[in-house]
Amino acid sequence: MDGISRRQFITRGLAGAAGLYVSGCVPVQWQAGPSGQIPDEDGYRLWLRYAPPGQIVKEYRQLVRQACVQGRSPTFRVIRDELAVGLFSILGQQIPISEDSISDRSIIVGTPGSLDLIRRSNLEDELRAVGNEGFLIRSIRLADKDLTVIAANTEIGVLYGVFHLLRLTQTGQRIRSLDIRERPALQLRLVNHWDNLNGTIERGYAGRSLWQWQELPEVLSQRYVDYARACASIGINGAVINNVNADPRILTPTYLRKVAALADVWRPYGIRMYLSANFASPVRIGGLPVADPLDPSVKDWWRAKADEIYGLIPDFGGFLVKADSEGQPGPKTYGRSHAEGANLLADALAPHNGIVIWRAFVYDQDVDPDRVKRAYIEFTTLDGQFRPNVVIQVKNGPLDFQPREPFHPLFGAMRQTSVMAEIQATQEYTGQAKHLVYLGTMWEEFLRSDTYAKGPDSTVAKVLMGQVHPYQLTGMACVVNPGTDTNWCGHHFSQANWYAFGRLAWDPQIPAERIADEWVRMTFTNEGQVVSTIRQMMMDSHQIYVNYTMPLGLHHLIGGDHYAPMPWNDRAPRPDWTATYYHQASEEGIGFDRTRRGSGAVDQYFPPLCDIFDDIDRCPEEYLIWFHRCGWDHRMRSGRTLWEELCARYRLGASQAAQLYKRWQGLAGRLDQRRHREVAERLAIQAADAAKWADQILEYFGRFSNRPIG
Ligand code: BDP
Repeated sequence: MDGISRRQFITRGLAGAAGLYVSGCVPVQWQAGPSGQIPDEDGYRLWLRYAPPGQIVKEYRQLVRQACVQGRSPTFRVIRDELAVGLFSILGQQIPISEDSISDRSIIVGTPGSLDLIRRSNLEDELRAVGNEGFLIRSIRLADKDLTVIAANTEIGVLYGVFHLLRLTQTGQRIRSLDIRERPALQLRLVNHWDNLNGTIERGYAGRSLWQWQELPEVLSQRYVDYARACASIGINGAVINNVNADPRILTPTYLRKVAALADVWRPYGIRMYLSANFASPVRIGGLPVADPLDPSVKDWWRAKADEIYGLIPDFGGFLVKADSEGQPGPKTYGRSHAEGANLLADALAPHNGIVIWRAFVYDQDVDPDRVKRAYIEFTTLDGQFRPNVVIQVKNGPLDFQPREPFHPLFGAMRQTSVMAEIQATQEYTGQAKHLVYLGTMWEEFLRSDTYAKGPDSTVAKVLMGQVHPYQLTGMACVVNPGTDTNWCGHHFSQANWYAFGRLAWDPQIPAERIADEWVRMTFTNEGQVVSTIRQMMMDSHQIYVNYTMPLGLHHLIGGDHYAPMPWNDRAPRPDWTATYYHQASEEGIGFDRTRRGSGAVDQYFPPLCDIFDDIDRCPEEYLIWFHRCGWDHRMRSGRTLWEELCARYRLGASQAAQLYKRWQGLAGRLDQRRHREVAERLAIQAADAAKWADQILEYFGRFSNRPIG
């Protein structure tokens, strides 16, 4: 990775034009090789390849002759460079970017403060409706000129608008009569990196951490810029850059200076810096005897630490905290509650408008024998006790990023405390960087789940948007997957999960299929048939993965590094880390009884869901053994017994995985060879693993069912 010194960076950045700000995005002239072969690509450009989308380019050339970008701030420089590079690559011709002259067929870009035309046009009223980060894109005719106006209240809004227009052209959509008004549905659209200070990544499958702590703050890798650009292009507006299992040293002056240098690089892209904080920091790096949240010296320590951080990073976002979970320190050590712990940090950050993101991933064994019930019990009891600048970050399901879980019952249950969602793009439990698993569909299923918190249509998406309970803070976070691998995410298709997160955080109601379609067009090709084949592979992939790993509500069949399912895993430091605790297979049957006769977890959901989940005849079969303990001969809706159905699902999954490989092979010659081969190699692994896992799991459960394996 090329590094350049901080001074060079600033000088070159200020030099503008094709300076460093977008130099990761070098203009490309797209043409086939001499034999008509599609040139190889390494995946580094992600979805920002700016390849011409086909015949429609002729129309674009008619419509776009020039662009006008006023404003000289770093963000406007980014905007100008992105437009210049994007349009050049897509249109195959240079588009002059002026600062003042507005000629016919121009793209006009700016804010009311930066551009007269926007002030004079009638856009100001409408602009008020798009807030600080939204934008308008409008085709207008003014003084005999056909113009495409991208307007926003802030320069970051403008940047999002520019990326939006570039997305439209990359995906081959018409731009003749545009009338677009966009505004992000959620305030906090945050990536969470589980990166350690020694360069490793917890649950990372794509190389080492992007952050070069040894070199920072002096040397700033070009990759920091390219990363910020990728994030901004999909509306991500903040990054927590260190592991939730937080090394306290991140808050020492040495590291804070490094963090501040990264924050400086990302500021023009609207990416705010957040840090995971270790609750015991006052003891571990501050030399205090305790970290008790009610102790005045501890309060002073955090207040001083917050002041120090804001001195270096004036727009610092806040802290993410994993407390009293999996060995991490927390307020419980001092007999204090999660609310007391969170409020301690919230009070320190409040004078600077910072926030505390407190994770609900806690499962204290003393709270309840059923692990999935614990967080709900702890947090609902504390509802109303958190400061307004605290938001509780809740994983999509009540267990832990399993291939399929019902939604977490905390969504909709917290009335007076803001709640945001945490999802995981790094495929810890979904094939890591080896299996093609598009998670857009899984997240869509989650976001569309109806919580019934305030009657029907209280979907998780609406809860997150603050439409069910009026939340002060709204948001979604994603544990993301980039590392130092050239293609960022290890598997080319894992990029789609980073992409889908950004799009869903911008608008949780965008269909997963549309997101997949956009991504394929931008990342691989705009050729219709190829697009539909790849898109369908993606759309099918999550259910396929569920089929050959944990169908019908099975969950946590894990051990080892969480890659291969291990239903036989019965030994771990705690019972709820084994697989047998969850599936409880015996000669009688299989499943965890969470009905009212069992753990009662069903009653953490609002009616009518609790009754539906409780009733074996109405419970969706996808969650059957999550909520019910069933006999092997339980009759399924297909007419098969449960055992026969399990066998059928596993076999189906294995054959579908083999089919994925074949479907991909059918695209040979229609994509660049390199990426085609690299994906094929992984699909071969996936097909082999799926067959092996299906065999092994059925063989294992067959020992209990005593029935022939179908
Ligand atoms: C689990 C991961 C572990 C994380 C934990 C968390 O295996 O590495 O630290 O989640 O979210 O799924 O805190």
